[in-house]
Amino acid sequence: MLTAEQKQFFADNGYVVVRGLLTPEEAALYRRESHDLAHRLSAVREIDATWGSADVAAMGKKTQLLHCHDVHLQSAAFSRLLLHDRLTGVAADLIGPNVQLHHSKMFIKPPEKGSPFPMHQDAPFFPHENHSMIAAVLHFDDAGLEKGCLRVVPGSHKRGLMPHLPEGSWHLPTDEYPVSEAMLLEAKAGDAVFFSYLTIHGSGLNESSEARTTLLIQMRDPADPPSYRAHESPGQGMMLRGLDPTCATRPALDRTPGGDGTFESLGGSGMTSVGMAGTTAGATDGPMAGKM
Ligand SMILES: O=C(O)CCC(=O)C(=O)O
Repeated sequence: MLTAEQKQFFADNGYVVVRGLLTPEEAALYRRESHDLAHRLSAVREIDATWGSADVAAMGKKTQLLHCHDVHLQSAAFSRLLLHDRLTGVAADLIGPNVQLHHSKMFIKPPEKGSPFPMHQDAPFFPHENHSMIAAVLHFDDAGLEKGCLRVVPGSHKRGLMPHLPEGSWHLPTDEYPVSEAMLLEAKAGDAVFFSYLTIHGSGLNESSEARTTLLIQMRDPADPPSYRAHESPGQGMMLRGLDPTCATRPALDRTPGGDGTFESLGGSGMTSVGMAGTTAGATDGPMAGKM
């Protein structure tokens, strides 16, 4: 699925952009699914997930980020997307042959006021021993500079796990890592960006007249164990490609209400009333603290 050059680019830079991973028709279908889902959810609860630390990049503007964690629980269309052959094929080229789901999350940055993400690594939220974790961001509409597209610091995955500030969700100091100085990854509907959970990334404010709609899918090698139990969510462990050679040894989740390993005690699944709304609500030990 990836060329040798693309694999080398990922190894050197910690990210790779795959153009046209989804067809225009698929992107349009999932854009509709995402907006319909946001509509259904907003009718019953608050789904804004703006990070408390986003205000610097938002330049004090009141912004909004519509969000749903674990979309595969909300619609079968999303479950099918997680198993999409081109998606899992690229993931397998980067971390394979086996690819396991960690979690999924939809983001809609509404027009004119779509929240930015301060620069950060994903690793502090759910560290793993072998750092196999990657994110795929699937774009369901065009995302250019004005829409607050993704930005990365190329090669930053080689710096290892960096200290993050905890306030308003884990992020790097905004004066040292301004969003505006990171490399823009402008995308068209159907494009996908894959990046390591060690790659420093973030995104800007959506100031355009159109929503920016994405799905982020976090995936790992099933043989890469979490450094500690954090950010466990429903559906985690589902095999997206290949097999799990460790299934016999991985500890089962404790489903006792309030017990270790329950969704509530581990910071929520996005399905609860507090959800994952960019706060520290429900977070337990470690820097999980409401990771979106
Ligand atoms: O979707 C974006 O703009 C960035 C998302 C992100 O950085 C994250 O969820 O960790």
